[in-house]
Amino acid sequence: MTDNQLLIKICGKFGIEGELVESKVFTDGHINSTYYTEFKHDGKTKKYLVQKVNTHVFRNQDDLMNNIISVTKFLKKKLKAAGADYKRETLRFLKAENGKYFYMEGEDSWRIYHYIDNVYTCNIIDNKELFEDSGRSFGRFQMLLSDYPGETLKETIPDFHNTPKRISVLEEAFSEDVVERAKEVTKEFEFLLDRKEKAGIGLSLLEKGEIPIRVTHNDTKINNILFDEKTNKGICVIDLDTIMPGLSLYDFGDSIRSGANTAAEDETDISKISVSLPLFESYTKGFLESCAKALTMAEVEHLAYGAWLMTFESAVRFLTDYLKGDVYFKIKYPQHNLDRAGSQIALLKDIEKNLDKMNEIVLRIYEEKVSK
Ligand code: GN1
Ligand code: MG
Repeated sequence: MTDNQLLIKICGKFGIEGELVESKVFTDGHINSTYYTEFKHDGKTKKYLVQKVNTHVFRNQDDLMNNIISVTKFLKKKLKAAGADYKRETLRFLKAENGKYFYMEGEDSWRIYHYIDNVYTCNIIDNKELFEDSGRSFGRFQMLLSDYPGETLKETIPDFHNTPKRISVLEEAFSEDVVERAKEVTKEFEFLLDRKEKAGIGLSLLEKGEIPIRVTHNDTKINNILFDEKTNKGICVIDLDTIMPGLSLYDFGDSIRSGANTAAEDETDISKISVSLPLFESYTKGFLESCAKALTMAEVEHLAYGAWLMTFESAVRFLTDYLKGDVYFKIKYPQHNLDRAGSQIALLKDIEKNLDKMNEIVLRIYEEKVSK
């Protein structure tokens, strides 16, 4: 079966009629595979995103889609009540003929949602206004979900941001050394292990009751926002697979890791990698404008640490995957995960140099926003 024949078959299972007139692959995500499709039926064109979910990463499709459908319905209700354009501001999934929001074809799980027109995404951001608006969007997303019943959400990936556990998995992978790569990575491995204690701060604050658990997105990479082509405003947060109870520091932190970096996530020229303080400031402004009033002081004081933590955790995850033989993240060449780990370590070093300044920026902007 060709790709198009498969897409036609899958779309048929979701009741999509007509002729497939266009299809293309989206290459952005490291986990799922996404296809854009256009169908013509009765003279009308309809556009969909068809997604093959990575079932190695997401083990329970019922739990995964129950979370997503329930969260998107909750968002739709709020957006509708506020008079917002919910069709563009939240994802709308199609139900398959089996009554579920996914369809299994062999081992693969498929889902479909309506394509949102006239939007774009960014993998790298060097525009302060756009990045400030990204902060506003993720802050707003957090606010919209602030009264969502978190206890009803299933853990789609257990211990997703349990950084200490991620370090144990790295240590295991290093000692098992199944693909004999450990000797290549001793420098990176030791660098990360030296920071073990600092990596436990986030969860220990939670355990001590100093920061609250919230409903968080947990994958706030900058390419997970759709920007409107006309207004350049962030209109919709996507990639909802990891919405689970978590810390506000994760969502703030992962956007900084991915968006305030002056280079790509897998840049190999270390001299290009740094944390941009102007971009950091812009994001912080947008984020705190949306949610400063809902955050506790202890959370505010640890937002910059959240950027450190997410960068550290990403380096740990990429290095672990390299040691395990690239079983989790999609790669484009054999050393890709090692390059990603090296690049995140370079960013981490720069964040460490700038952490005091980053904390000052957060506190200054927080004072401004709460005094308004
Ligand atoms: C993955 O699928 P994507 O590319 O949006 C990963 C994130 C990582 C990110 C690193 C479910 O996100 O946790 O931070 O790659 N998603 C999952 O680029 O593991
Ligand atoms: Mg994504």
